[in-house]
Amino acid sequence: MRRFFDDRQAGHAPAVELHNGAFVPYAEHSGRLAAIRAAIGPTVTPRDHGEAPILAVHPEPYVAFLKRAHADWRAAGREGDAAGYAWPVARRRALDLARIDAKLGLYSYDGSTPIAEGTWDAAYWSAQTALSALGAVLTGDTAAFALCRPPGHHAGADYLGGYCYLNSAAIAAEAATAAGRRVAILDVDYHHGNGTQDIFYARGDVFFASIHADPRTDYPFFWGHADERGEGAGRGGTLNLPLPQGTGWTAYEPALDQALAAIADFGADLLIVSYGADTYADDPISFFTLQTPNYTAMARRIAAAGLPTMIVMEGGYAVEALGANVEAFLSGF
Ligand code: Q9C
Ligand code: ZN
Repeated sequence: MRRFFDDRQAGHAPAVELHNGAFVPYAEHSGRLAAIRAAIGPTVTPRDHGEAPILAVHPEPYVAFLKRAHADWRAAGREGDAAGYAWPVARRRALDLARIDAKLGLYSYDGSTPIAEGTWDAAYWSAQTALSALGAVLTGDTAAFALCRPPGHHAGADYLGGYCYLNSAAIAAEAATAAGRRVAILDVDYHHGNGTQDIFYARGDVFFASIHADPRTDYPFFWGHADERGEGAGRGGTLNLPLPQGTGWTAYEPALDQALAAIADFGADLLIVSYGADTYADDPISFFTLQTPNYTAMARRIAAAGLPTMIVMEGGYAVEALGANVEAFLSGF
């Protein structure tokens, strides 16, 4: 399996995030990339597909905001990384706001996703990494891995959050759909993939299944509940399987089988996996109890679906075990 990676993703380096009421060191740091690279062997540099596939998912005003936000922040006389402090919990709409703080509130939903100087470039190459891995699968590889950072699954069409800015899995899914494929996305990160869900929620052409921590207790709280099943043309095209804190492989495996059965029923001919290693027992911000060998078992069950599969890296914060957990997963394909 080819593994795609671009070093420009390391240039995104926010210093701190707001976590449980305090500013703490940013958990989604570039040491994650170094740990994964050390474990997965040689990588292929992605090619540049340009902005068009990004703009097929993310509206131009949001992309323009992402590109300019850090410079606007500095122009306002601020130090450090750009982050919002007021959010439109109701009446969010496409207002033509002038002040950087207002724009940050409009285009984000949490205080743990700052925009640093290198954020746009890193997010751009994260999306290109996914598009190149998709290209491998579209041209006959049975599986490919996109070592993406920053992650993407919490980013909606026009919002950032959860360490995510551009939704690489959704950008790849949209490109695959445009290439005539019937796409399913399986999200196995510990956290619900709210951004991916929102992007395809009202569409019948892309199926989204997610196995994640119960949002009654875990981030992102406001999405991922079992009664969210899609709407309009997308009714039935979303499957949420929330599991309680403490879940280990014994309870995880039947949920995975249920998600794969639904993907088979949908008739997908291409699978995109949003893979997070934050389901690991020792993850510092998560509360499932999977062990390293469980990722090989997980991958084997997914591979048994027999679909061409593109894997996108999402979360995973136990850096000392991250390389082993990613390689354990990839080795199952
Ligand atoms: N205690 C991914 O795994 N942390 N994102 C919120 C509140 C955000 C995780 C802090 C966790 C986002 C891609
Ligand atoms: Zn996560």
